[in-house]
Amino acid sequence: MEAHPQEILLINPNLMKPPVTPVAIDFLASALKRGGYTVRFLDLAFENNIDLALRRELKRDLLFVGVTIRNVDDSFFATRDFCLMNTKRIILGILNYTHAPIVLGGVGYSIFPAAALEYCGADYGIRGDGEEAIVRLADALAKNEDPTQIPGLVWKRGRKWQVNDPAPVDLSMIDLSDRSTVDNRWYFKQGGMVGFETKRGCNASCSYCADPLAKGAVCRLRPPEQVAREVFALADSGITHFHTCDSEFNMPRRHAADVCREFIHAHPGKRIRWYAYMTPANFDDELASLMKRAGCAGIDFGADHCNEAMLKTLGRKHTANSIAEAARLCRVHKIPCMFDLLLGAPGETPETVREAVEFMKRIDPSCVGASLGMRLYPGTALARALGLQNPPSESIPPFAKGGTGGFTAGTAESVAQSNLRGIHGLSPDNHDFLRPVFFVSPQLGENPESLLFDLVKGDERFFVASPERGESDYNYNDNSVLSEAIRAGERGAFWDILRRLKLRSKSG
Ligand code: B12
Repeated sequence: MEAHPQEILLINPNLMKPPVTPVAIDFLASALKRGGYTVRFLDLAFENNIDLALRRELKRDLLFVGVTIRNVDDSFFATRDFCLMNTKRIILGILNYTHAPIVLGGVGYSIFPAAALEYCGADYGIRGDGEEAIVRLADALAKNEDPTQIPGLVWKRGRKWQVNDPAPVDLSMIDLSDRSTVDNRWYFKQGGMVGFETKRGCNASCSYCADPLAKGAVCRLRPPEQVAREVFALADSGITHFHTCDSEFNMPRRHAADVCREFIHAHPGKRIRWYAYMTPANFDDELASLMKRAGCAGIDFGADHCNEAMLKTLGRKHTANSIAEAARLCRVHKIPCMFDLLLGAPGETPETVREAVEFMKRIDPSCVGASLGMRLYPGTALARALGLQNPPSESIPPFAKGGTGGFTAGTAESVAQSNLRGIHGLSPDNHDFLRPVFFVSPQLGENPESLLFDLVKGDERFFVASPERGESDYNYNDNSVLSEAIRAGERGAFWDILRRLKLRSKSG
């Protein structure tokens, strides 16, 4: 039997600036090393000449090449950047220099496991958690064994992609604290912060969200002491600012409090500053106080809306009162906060947009991100509510709430009708919604962006996305204002850096 090489090359193809830590690479590399494999990492975020870098790294014999796909697109209606196209170019470049199988994985990838694999022309994919599946795949490839039973594996039988049901990793049984493969200090210098994960999966039922599709609908918790060990080891290397990579840090609330206690008690006197994504529910005086003492420097709340009917459409469980209370608690505890609005869902009218904008002005958070347009993902409740069905031809088993097969776009006539119904980007050759497809309530009229701009009326606290990418732009996809600020020494969450820049330019 032919002996296979034991070396694996992992590649990060994410070229967006400011750069964001590919946390997955550290986790996958340590799992593979524990499994006895030699791992090299090519971070294309560092490279000026992609082709040269690929040629340099792909010279040796490899068992396989693993590519992490974090973003399929930038999820911004104003720009609709389909960044998977760049990743595909990179994969074509890889094919120039190696015959080793190419394996895809990542959060963005896992939303579209079959469609993204087909589009990129790779050999295998892993949907969902990668730590166990990637080692099993390496074992199978090294021993010439059949890999097709590996949980989460995406593979081709004949002309049809098969997507195995993922088996989420038990995070209490695996130590992910080794963060030594990625140059996290470079990410800190160029990106102003470094990511860390305290849990995986989300059991909320937000109608539009892809997280349960990519991560599973069961929330799995990491032992707080392990998270603290990891974060403080990174801090020892000179990194001072961090960002959670959970769906929602305070779901469940008790685990968030335990992580904070661990940060406070296990490492007294050591100063770190971190930011979290959170839901406005599950937040109270005790948690705010613990977070502040544990070094929390800011919270980004997914408020979405304040109107009761809109919150229901969006599948959110919190109320306008809990949003207002979260803003109050942040003021009391002096924690800067951003509230994200998600405008344009079915039922949105100029009146409900006005209500949301006026409400935010009243409760006065540090800043507000006003996003317009809902990215539609396969298998979500929102897509189903809009009458978009998964085609029966896709044999993708359910992970979380329903399969992630493509949608049926139908005939040219039905596509034209769907545009009238507020769906943008649907076309017969985008039947799986891989390229950006958005919904914007047709009740917002011909020019919903200017409606929103008029309502915000230059209020400095608001960030509103626009294709022109001005000062108030909080699209982090190639945001030169942010990159320059970080180069000049700013640190922290992107929204907080932009907020501080605005405050400074106002006062100076
Ligand atoms: C935290 C976060 C941010 C933070 C990052 C902070 C930081 N310093 O880390 C901030 C706010 C900056 C941010 C920005 C953006 N984000 Co963001 N972000 C996230 C979030 C919550 C976590 C990502 C993460 O690091 N996860 C932790 C790692 C460990 O998980 P993972 O990558 O999935 O890896 C696991 C598996 O997928 C698998 N795996 C991964 N790679 C590979 C490779 C192989 C070969 C294999 C086998 C397996 C495998 O194994 C890993 C371990 O199990 C995700 C949603 C989520 N819940 O994951 C969104 C998410 C990735 N972001 C998203 C987007 C759109 C963006 C922006 C483009 C938004 C914008 N327009 O500004 C930017 C992009 C910035 C950039 N430069 O890339 C989308 C992407 C969706 C899409 N359509 O592609 C997501 C999915 C959110 C969403 N549901 O919409 N983000």
